[in-house]
Amino acid sequence: MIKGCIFDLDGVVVDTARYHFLAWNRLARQLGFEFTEDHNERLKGVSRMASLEILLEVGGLFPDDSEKPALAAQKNQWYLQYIEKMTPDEILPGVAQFISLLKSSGKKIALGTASKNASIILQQTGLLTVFDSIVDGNRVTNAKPDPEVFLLAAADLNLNPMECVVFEDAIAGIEAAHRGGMKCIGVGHPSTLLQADKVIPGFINADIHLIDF
Ligand code: B16
Ligand code: MG
Repeated sequence: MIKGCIFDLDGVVVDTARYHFLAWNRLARQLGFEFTEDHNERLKGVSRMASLEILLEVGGLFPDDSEKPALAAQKNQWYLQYIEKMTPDEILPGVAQFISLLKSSGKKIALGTASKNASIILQQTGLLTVFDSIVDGNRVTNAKPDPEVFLLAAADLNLNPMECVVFEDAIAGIEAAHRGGMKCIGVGHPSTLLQADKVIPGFINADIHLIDF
């Protein structure tokens, strides 16, 4: 039986992908090329430095490794300007209600995200006290699809991985959940999230039986 639910942040609880896109796009334009929303799809669930590598590949640029931290820091500075203005209205529809439903059914709730900016986003959206465990990019060494982020969350909840289900919008996140021995519910399009055990378009009217396996 599922006793714990682990939520990815970006694309599952909030839609920060558009802010990542605005900031990456600005960096690309500064570097002299265009970075499109299609390109941005490749960055979902991917760590900041790995995202930079993808962006540079799209632009056909191969700067020295020593120049990369400053580029990532510049992007993050622009991204922070967006997320520091976020409000609770930006929580994706139905998520807060579904988490309340899970909690009233006795389930434990964790956050498992690659983002190093999760605490600002949770603070701005009023979600900081909702989770029994928060595992973000500052606590993990290995990025998704490595299962470290979700295994840490399960350990925080004192649960076995097989007692947990992960909610994810990214292919790398689904792989991470499975490599950690957990079920995974994809949030998005079935055509993209083929590997997920179930796929939902979002959380509006999500039922407790969703986590029956
Ligand atoms: P940051 P998630 C991920 O969050 C995003 O999907 C990904 O686009 C981003 O590059 C990554 O966090 C790192 O974010 O630059 O804020 O540390 O989907 O794992 O919640
Ligand atoms: Mg995500």
